[in-house]
Amino acid sequence: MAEFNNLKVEHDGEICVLTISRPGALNALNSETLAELDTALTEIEADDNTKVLILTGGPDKKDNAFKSFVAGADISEMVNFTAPEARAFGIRASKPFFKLQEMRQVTIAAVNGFALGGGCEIAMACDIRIASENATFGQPETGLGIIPGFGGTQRLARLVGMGRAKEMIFTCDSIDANEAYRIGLVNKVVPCEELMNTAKEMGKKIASKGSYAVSVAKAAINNGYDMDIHNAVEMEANLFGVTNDTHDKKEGMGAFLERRAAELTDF
Ligand code: CO8
Repeated sequence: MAEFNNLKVEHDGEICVLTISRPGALNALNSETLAELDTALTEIEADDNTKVLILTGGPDKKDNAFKSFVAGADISEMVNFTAPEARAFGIRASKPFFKLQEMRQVTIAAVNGFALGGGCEIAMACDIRIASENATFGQPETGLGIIPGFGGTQRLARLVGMGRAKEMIFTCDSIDANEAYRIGLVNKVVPCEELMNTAKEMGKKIASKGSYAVSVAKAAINNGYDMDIHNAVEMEANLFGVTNDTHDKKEGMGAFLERRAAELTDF
């Protein structure tokens, strides 16, 4: 694994925990961090031993407390951007964001504090979001004279519906973890001290299933989301066919019929 200035990569069995760590800037995303994320995600996707990726934020420098997941894109870097520079910055971010969305591993955002602007957007690029009780979500960009540019105008509406997305983006109002749960922005809310264990427990459960089948299911859900239902179900039938030609299918169904535990190994 490459060396990073702003990321920490830790492995716990089949789970990889990727921590964004800029302790002096509430883990804000600057160009260097985005480039490091892209490199780290490429390496993690190639790792056959990693089945689930958990993305989280590192502690604050003041008191070492977990205060922020990611407080947005780095405003001190963006302040002098010209229009072409800003566009290039957005496109640079879209590479690692799409990797989180499309990589064969399941990605879980463990949101432990501020998830504002680009922080809310990177959490939304993950497959699943688990929030600690101190998490805050918001898209404050229009208050800064810009719009969400890391996919926020697109992914937020897809996750919570157009009305709520427009309200959050037009008013810049932040919402707490329970409200985020109520509107479907997060899957679960847990006490701060239980966040990482909860994410790992869910990760272990997912890793215990057929990992190849999970990755194909992820692709089917992602690919079908914006298709019309007839093409989407046809695409699903094709992928369903692919999963029937695997070791795991023979083993999984064989084990069920023989009343024994299955040993699923495809990935
Ligand atoms: N960028 C850079 N530095 C930041 C950021 C940020 N987004 N957020 C916090 N920091 C820094 C602060 O400047 C401060 O640094 P220093 O100690 O050197 O002064 C340090 O982190 C601690 O922050 P605060 O002292 O402000 O901490 P508070 O607890 O008082 O407040 C808040 C916490 C409420 C989170 C506050 O820091 C805040 O409002 N931050 C900005 C949040 C925000 O507006 N985020 C959205 C940014 S825009 C964005 O994400 C656009 C994404 C799309 C870009 C697309 C481009 C194409």
